[in-house]
Amino acid sequence: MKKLIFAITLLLIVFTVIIKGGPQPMSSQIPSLKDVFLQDFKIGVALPVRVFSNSMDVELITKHFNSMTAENEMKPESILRRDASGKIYYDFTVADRYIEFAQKHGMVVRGHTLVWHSQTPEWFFKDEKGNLLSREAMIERMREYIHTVVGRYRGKVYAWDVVNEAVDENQPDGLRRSLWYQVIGPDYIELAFKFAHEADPDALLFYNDYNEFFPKKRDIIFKLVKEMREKGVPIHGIGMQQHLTLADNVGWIDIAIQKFKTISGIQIHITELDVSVYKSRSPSIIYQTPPLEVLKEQAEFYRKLFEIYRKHTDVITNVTFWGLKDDYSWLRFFFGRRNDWPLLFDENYQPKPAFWSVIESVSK
Ligand code: 9MR
Repeated sequence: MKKLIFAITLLLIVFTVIIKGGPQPMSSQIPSLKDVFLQDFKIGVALPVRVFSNSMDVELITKHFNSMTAENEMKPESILRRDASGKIYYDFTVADRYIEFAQKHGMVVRGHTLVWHSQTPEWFFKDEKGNLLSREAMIERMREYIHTVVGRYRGKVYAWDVVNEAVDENQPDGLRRSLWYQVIGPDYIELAFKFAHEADPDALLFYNDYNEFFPKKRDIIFKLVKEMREKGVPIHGIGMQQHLTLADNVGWIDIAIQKFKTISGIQIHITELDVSVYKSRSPSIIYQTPPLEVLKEQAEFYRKLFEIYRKHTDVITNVTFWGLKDDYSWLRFFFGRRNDWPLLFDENYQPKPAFWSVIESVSK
């Protein structure tokens, strides 16, 4: 009888897992991304905190990645708190888990992000009466925030996205009219780098942005970073986010890297890589399942991308994917609920054609 029950249970499991397409065991035979690119750059991944309690996620993370970024959990809105009397305090409970995990598994952490127009509470810019702070008070608040966060993780976070997405190519001076800009003025950017450097003189400090390879935006970022370097502002790198679609021009990415690397002493991190299977952010047709042809096109795109990254290993020191597997991607939620398959691993932890083309880019 016991044997019969066992046999039936086994059959049911096989039915659910294989026939119905449930989670399959991870292929332990495939190459490890971080080992394949060991001589080139670190391979990173952006993670939500829930992955740390999922053993299949942990296995995939530790096999392939040697760098990690908190997808949301080290942003100001995740760390900053205010008590009933309006007093500001900090909550590092969740952020600390990234550091612990990284240390346990021999990974480095990219800190994301300190100064950004988004995911920063609006009250942070205001006094207890709800009025915007004076320039001096805001500079002091920024200094204290950066000193507290960067200071806490001194020697534990190896690179920080100090300022995120400050460029707006449609403004006459190229700078976004964020609350940071409005309250402090354009020099909030260099002040942020100065404070971060004070808090951890050994951390690598980055300016990070998206669409950074579009010519107009690229030139504004180039000028901003070059001028800061020439003035002696402690900035060490440019973070190229690389949220891409299949319509993007990889040639422009190559040109942008070539241009950025003429700034003496600058490093480049690819900080938020993903490649949507669509050709636009508002596609007219949404796939129910990804057509094989499209997955192959995506694989070709990834191959070209990694060939370019590998041409520039003199400056590119970290390539980070924005998500572990397709179903965790922000692209599934951000533009309304939409199917997309932008990463190297599918819902079932299996490597996609894009994974193999990234691996193959090394043999060229
Ligand atoms: O992936 C993040 C998503 O979970 C959040 O909802 C979103 C909110 O702004 O931020 C996403 O991450 C962004 C990153 O912090 C900065 N560059 C763009 C990323 C994708 O929007």
